[in-house]
Amino acid sequence: DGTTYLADYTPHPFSIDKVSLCFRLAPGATRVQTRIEMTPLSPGAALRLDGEQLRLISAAIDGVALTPSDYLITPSGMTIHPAALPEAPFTLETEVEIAPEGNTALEGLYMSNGMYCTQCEAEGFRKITYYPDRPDVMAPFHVRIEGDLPVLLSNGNPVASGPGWAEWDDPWPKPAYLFALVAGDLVAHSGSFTTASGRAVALNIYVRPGDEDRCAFALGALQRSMKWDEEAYGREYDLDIFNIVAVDDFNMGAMENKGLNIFNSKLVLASPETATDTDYERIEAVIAHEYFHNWTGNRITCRDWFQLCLKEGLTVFRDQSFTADMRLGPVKRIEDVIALRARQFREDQGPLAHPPRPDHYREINNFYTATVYEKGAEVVGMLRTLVGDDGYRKALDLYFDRHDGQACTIEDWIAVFQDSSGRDLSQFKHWYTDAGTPRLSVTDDYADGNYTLTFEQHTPPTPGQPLKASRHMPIAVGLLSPNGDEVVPTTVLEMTEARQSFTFPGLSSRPVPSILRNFSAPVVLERAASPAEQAFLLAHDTDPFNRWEAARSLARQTLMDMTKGAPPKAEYLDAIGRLLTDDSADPAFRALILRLPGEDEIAQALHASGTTPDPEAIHTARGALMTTLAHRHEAALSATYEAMAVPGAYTPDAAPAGRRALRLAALALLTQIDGARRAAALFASADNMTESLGALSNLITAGKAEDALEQFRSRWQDVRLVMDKWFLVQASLCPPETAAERVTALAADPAFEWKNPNRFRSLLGGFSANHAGFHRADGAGYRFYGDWLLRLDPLNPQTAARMSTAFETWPRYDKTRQTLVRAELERIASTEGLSRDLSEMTARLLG
Ligand code: BAL
Ligand code: ZN
Repeated sequence: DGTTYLADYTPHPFSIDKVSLCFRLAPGATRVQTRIEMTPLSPGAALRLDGEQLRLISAAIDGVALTPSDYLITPSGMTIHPAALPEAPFTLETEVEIAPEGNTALEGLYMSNGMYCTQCEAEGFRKITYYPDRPDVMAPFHVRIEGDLPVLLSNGNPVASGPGWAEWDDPWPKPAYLFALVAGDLVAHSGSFTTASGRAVALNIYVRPGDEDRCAFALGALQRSMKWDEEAYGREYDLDIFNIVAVDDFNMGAMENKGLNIFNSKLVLASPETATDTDYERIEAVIAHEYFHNWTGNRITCRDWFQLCLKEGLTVFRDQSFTADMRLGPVKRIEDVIALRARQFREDQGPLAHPPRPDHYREINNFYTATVYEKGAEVVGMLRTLVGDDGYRKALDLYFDRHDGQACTIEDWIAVFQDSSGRDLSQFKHWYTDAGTPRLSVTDDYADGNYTLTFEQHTPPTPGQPLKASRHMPIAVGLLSPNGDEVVPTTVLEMTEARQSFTFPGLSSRPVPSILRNFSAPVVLERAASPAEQAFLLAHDTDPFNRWEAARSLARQTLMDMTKGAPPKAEYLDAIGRLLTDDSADPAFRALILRLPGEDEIAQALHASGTTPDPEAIHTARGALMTTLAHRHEAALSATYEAMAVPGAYTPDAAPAGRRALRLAALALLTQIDGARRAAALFASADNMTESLGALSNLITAGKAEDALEQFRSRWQDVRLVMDKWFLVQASLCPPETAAERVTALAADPAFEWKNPNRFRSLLGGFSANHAGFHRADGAGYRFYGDWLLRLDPLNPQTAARMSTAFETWPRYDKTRQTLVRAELERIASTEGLSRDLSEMTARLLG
């Protein structure tokens, strides 16, 4: 049925020694000449080359043309029969024709606003030429580009160029998924970097004319990333030039092609007027992420696509550490855990659950998931906790020494930790091979000065994995005395059994435990702590993560109870009042505590506790709690709102961004009771996008945004990335009762350029984040969403399939909604000509 299995892996029977490509660019008929020098490794083997949507012009071996009887061509590739192949090293030359202009899937060579660009990960290179398109086939590439455009770019170092042509040479062997080509009318924002060993590297950020004044932040982020990787990991850059290109039409966030990173323009372009603080932070993180791939992904790559988290989990872990160092570490950790729970825990609890290293797939593009990326990063973080910071550095040094230039597996990765630390990590490997979020329950006991914590772990079944082995998990614990002093500092307990006790002797009174500090393992902690104990931890814990966690779980429990008619918990309301006026706490940290859990998080928690979530009741309860908080703390909120105004010119640095975050968190509450007076004033006066969009969001929530939306639109109608925000805030924040009608109207707006993935994601992704609107009881939201997936699928299956994850939570809800979603999924699944991408997703979603 087209499924690929990890167990079926076999090495490629030919080594590829050198690749030369020549492109003659033309929108409707680009010619690609390919010359591959190869050596047979397995006598008698046929040569299988991947290739899709290619028109073969010619093929020759060692200069002798092949005849049609020498090979077989199918829609997925070309097989050259063994009889036509020499036994000694030989050269294969092919020429094919492709049509970048008609490529709407944005995979392979395509066009965006008149510019040629490529996206080859995971399997796009096969749409460019016949080639063994698999990551374990690595080779040096030489590229010649001919085209009547001013900028012609490929991987590696520039060799020579003239009017209408350029040649590039990449000396580092790489898999085809890292190939890139860009050609267009572009301008560069340039800079440089000198590596630790004194190598001068030219840096360029290429953008469309008119965008060059929004590149400075990205360039600085690149320079900071290069320096950080030298200091934190001892990794230097290895070419003379590093180019980044911003593209408007892009399926992913960005791509780490060797020496030529291609970015979604939303992750490059920033100015204070057009980008929010969150955009700036994200740009810095993704620039770092793609740069860090140069070592963790490119120099050491994956043997096959099942190993995707080898490069992605590690590289996310690296970019998270970088951001923590550049900004506020504890705040970054909390943001990462919020995102992990919102995306990965959600994935793990539904029909799409899969391990960080899956063992089968139909379409690999469907596995660029929160589990592979973010859970993959958590697993690396646990390894570091288990072996310690020095042990981690030793393991990474060994990884780079041992595997540079290779295509590796998770087994290779675990082996470097075992070999460098002397520890047995065979049980730990379950984190890579098993799906599901473990649940960790805990009881405690105090007697004769001994305090004992007893943990039990249990992982619920996931598709195809009914029974789960116990995980090896690091549980970081600290103990506080009843007066708030820390009596046992952070200690890492290693749990390996299903049930296990740990005793702390010599305590003069029963302590209050702070468990899973810094979120030391990606598990659901089930602990029946009283509201009083949570308020105590919020006030006294030395671990910032667990201070926040105490407030979060108080807020979550309060909201869950409110959906069942209970009043807000006094402990929560009082604790928020104390924190608001606690000037010793960082504003960014206070902002995180002031923001309530989102509606999907509340639904997730209700479902986990055995209650069917009611989207309308959740929406009502959340609004009611915001109103209660606003009334109760109006004076303190108002004072905070005024005090957090940032004087002077905008900078995206962490400190002023934290103040703005707290100011906007206070505003969100005040808007509930001030008739949106402050939001309207801020919208009128804001000189930066963070506050402008924050104010606009509040006006939408308050139902008073119509004028502001018109003003915003007329000011920004020519700035694509800002218009994406205009769609996003309306879809995500408009009143849920009429959200389906609102997004239907927005979809009919001439500015809804739905073939552009960013615009599509803004409207559809925004709508699915409008929890009660998307899950409206009459199914109008599901129908709207399904219609658009079906419309996008024939053009861009990758993005359509990824967006289908909006449906992954359907088993949580009531029978009526379940029936409506199933009907929608079945309608999609039975559509004739559905892509492999979306048909795999609907089949998995239906279970
Ligand atoms: N490799 C695909 C984009 C990224 O994770 O960097
Ligand atoms: Zn990546």
